[in-house]
Amino acid sequence: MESLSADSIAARLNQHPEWRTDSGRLARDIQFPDFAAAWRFMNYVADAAEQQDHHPNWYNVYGTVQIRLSTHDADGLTERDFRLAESIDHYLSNEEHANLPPRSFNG
Ligand code: H2B
Repeated sequence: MESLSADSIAARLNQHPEWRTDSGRLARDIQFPDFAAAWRFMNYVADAAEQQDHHPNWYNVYGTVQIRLSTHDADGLTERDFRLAESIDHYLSNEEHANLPPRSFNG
């Protein structure tokens, strides 16, 4: 799959204001009330990832989950990343969470 152009990524990010780019990846950092809530979220994302055959890079500490999406095969961002981001947003629209300010992790 072709990676998206910078203009196209900027246009899509306007539609997904909770996301940003970090080192060329789609990034969102979330705080859940506790580890159990973070793990439920990760289970949901794991199922979506398997269905979409598209998998996140992420880092979890207790209730915090940092997510980085990119398409390894395309060495960039593609529609697949935004599709998984939409699944994540859909879950979060119904679950208690807070958005964390930008942080980085190497993953
Ligand atoms: N996930 C992500 N994020 N990028 C990929 O390029 C990718 C993937 N490729 N999940 C898929 C699986 C590929 O490795 C398998 C063989 O279809």
